[in-house]
Amino acid sequence: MGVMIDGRYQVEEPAPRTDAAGRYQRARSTLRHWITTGGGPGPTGDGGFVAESGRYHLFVSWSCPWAHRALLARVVLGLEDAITVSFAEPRRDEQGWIYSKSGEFSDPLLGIRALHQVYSRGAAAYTGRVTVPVLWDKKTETIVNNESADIVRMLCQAFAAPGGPDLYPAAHRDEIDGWNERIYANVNNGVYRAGFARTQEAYDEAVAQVFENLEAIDAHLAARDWLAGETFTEADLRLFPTLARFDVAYHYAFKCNLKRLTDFPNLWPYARRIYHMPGIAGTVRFDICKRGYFSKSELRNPLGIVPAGPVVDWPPV
Ligand SMILES: N[C@@H](CCC(=O)N[C@@H](CS)C(=O)NCC(=O)O)C(=O)O
Repeated sequence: MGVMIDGRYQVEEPAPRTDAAGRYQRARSTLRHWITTGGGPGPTGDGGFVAESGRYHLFVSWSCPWAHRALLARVVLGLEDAITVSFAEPRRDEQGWIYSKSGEFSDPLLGIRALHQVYSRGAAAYTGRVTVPVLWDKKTETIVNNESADIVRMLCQAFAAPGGPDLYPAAHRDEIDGWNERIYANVNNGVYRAGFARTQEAYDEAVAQVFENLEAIDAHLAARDWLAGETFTEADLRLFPTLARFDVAYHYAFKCNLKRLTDFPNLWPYARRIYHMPGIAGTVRFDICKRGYFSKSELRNPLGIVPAGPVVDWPPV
């Protein structure tokens, strides 16, 4: 793996992402333009990106929970025909996320062999990590945005069909924002803070936060179907990728093992309810998620051996 420096890919291990106490620190995404209905600028970045069917493309990986958010928004909003996708290979090498020449892990749009080529082509002076998801504009050959939270929000707002699902309903925005913040810090990124911790203290702190929050969410779901309001919203969408990876990956690979997802009386049926919504199961590749999290890592899995279990069964509720 490497990093981009001034628009050029360097094959070198990026600087450690931990603070002095061994706590994992996630880098901020910096490519932040927005697609809008009229092409005006969004909350950050430049304007010029009008919501048009067929104009945009997503670069994702099946294993990445952040990329999963974008795939979920695409299917829930019915944008499969409007937004095309390239799926990276399950394994990464020193080129980072890579694509094969043909088949399901190739890139039919640009024919690239590594994601860093998208960054050098569409973000000329970019310095930073080469991450998925990337939202690409075919018309201007530019990266619109590489932050999954923005991508979900802009798809909801710019592509929402009249009468279609509203993932960010006006009546529940404060509640959704509150859940998003809490779930990002303690659950979505919490599992990474546990798995990437470099000291016992950093791990203890992170794993406690993960389970305190999962318990609280489980209790909240005892009396209701969704996190905010009466419908599936962005908050549910953003929790789901972590739940989908919990037992196959985080429980063992990231040592988040006080409980399994299947041990929670309300979270487990909630996760299965989402999984069985139209199109969602097609966004989950448990096998590839597991391979991704158990890929070779000097710190976490030096031999790269992928465990056989657990067997995954997500029956309808
Ligand atoms: N802030 C980004 C984070 C994305 C991210 O960290 N993606 C990981 C995969 S799960 C990645 O591509 N990592 C490659 C790297 O950091 O070099 C988002 O939410 O979109």
